[in-house]
Amino acid sequence: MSQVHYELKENIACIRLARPDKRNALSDQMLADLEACVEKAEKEALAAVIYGEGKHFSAGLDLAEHVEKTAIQGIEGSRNWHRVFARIQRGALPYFAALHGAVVGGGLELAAVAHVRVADPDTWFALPEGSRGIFVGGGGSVNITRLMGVARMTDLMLTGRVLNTDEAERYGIVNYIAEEGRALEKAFALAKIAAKNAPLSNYSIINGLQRIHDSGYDEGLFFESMMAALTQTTDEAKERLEEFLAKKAKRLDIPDKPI
Ligand code: 1HE
Repeated sequence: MSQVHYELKENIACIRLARPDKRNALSDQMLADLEACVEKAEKEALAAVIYGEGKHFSAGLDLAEHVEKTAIQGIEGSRNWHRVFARIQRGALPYFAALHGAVVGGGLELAAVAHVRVADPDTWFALPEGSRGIFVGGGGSVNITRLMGVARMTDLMLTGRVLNTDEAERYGIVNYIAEEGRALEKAFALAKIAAKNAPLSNYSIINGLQRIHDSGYDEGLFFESMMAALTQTTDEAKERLEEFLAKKAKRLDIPDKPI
């Protein structure tokens, strides 16, 4: 039976880590099942939500599978995580992670490749790799540091300390703290909003922003102009712009009071 459950709800792919008895510890099989879900989502969904079944989002790498590996098997395993996670992070769909309970080690690496993270107030985060005698291998040294910075990640890895949701928000790992027990609902609502965007805009946001940020100033601006021209000259953009000019488009919600 698959360790990751897939369901399409109103054009949103709902991807659930479904190994609660092992706290959604990410086994090789689970990674393969996750990849199959990502592939399915790309064929039929416009956005995706990823979440965990049971008490926790994910306890990270399945440690039971990693006692006997050789160094080369370890490298290959890590590269496989990178490959699967890249399909989420630099694919075609925006991913919204709904977090609760433990988001630990590889679980945090997975959450970090989603495009937006929503957390229940009970969520906690840790990188206990140091105490387990290992290192991050699911892209965390690149992706988690981009969210929280190298200094904070170094602290988390050296001390194994646990971050609560408020700290995680301050650190930039969490975009939204949901009301108690409602992270999934909130993540789904956000995914529905993103699913209404032009797919090419979403694709450019997902694939363009980080690359632009990683490139030099002049290259970044040039890349931006290319993306702007590419999106603006599609029929979909023309239709959407004309709709706005004809006053038929949904207007931005203007807050009643100054924020
Ligand atoms: C596991 C794993 C796992 C639970 N691999 N089997 N991750 C960690 O160092 C975190 C390890 N896990 C924990 O600290 C705790 O399980 C939790 C705090 C997350 C949850 O506690 P709790 O009390 O709800 O569950 P539990 O009783 O500890 O675990 C239930 C079962 O799940 C138990 O198996 P059982 O057969 O005895 O019932 C646990 O052994 C099993 N389990 N977590 C394997 N991680 C790409 S590199 C990334 C590197 C990392 O991710 S390092 C961090 C690893």
